[in-house]
Amino acid sequence: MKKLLKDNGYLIVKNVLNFKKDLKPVLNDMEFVMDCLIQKFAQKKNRNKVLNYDFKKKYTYVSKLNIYDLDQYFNTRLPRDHVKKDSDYFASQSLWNLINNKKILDVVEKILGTEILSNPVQNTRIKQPEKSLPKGSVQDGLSGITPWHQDAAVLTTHGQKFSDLITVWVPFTKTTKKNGCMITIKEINKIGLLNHISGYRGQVEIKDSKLLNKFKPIHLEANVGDIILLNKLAVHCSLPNRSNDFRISADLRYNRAGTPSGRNPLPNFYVRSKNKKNITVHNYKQWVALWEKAKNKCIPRKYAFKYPLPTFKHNKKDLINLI
Ligand SMILES: O=C(O)CCC(=O)C(=O)O
Ligand SMILES: [Fe+2]
Repeated sequence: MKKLLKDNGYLIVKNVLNFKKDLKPVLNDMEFVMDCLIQKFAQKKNRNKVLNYDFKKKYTYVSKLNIYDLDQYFNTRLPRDHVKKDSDYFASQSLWNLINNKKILDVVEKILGTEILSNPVQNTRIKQPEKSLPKGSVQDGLSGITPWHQDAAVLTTHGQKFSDLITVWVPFTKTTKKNGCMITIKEINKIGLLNHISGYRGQVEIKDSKLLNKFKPIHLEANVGDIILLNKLAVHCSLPNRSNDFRISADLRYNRAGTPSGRNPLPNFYVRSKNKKNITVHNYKQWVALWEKAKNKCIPRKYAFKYPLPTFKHNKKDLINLI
């Protein structure tokens, strides 16, 4: 498993999670957040009607309410910039359970070994059908397409070099070519970290990424219950959601103890260790407290994390010079 991931850059592990037990609770919590937003932002006369909508209809309604930075309410981490005392984020009990899910950690242990930290580079993504997205957000990584990148590029320079990190991508809906699965290119991770630039809306994007179109893509399709592992140098992006349904996912990350998170001062704590004493965060409330503590550190500097872009000032690591 470890070798496959190292060689190819990705690995799909089938039937790891149980929808009802492991995944549905996160969807329930997302729906709870929607209900709160409806209470707060919907016109009074519509509230009761909308609260009775199903998940999909409710989210479609909420996304049309023009709520500032809507994705942030459903995202697991602090906002990148403008961190404020009341910045909200999706740190739910169900997500804490997922991060600590034994079946996920058993897989991660096969790659990183027994000493594992939860890494704060995490997202939850609700990807609506492209046709119902508000104009201008089609390219937004959380709700639209994600541009070509390597996950190492979103870490600090220290993290890029030294973090032994993997991504665990968890689908809550069957994920296909049609509804916007990720795509990758086999073995291209072997050329190391590429130069990235700041794309539309400040996301991280491989420089001259159009050149990647000439390679044969691997579609990372997955069923509910499967998980997809990516190593930090896997070159990947995601397609638009051309279906009529939602594509919902979480991307969790873990790093090997002793290597940096690449996102100080955000929470980076043991979730598994041979020496139980290393595990100091035992419950959901302690976890939220860690995020709040990190938030207070971020408020004076106004950002939670920054991308070191361009990744390299020289052009030796430009894709065009390597393929
Ligand atoms: O879900 C997506 O569209 C992209 C996810 C991604 O880039 C990641 O998990 O590293
Ligand atoms: Fe990624």
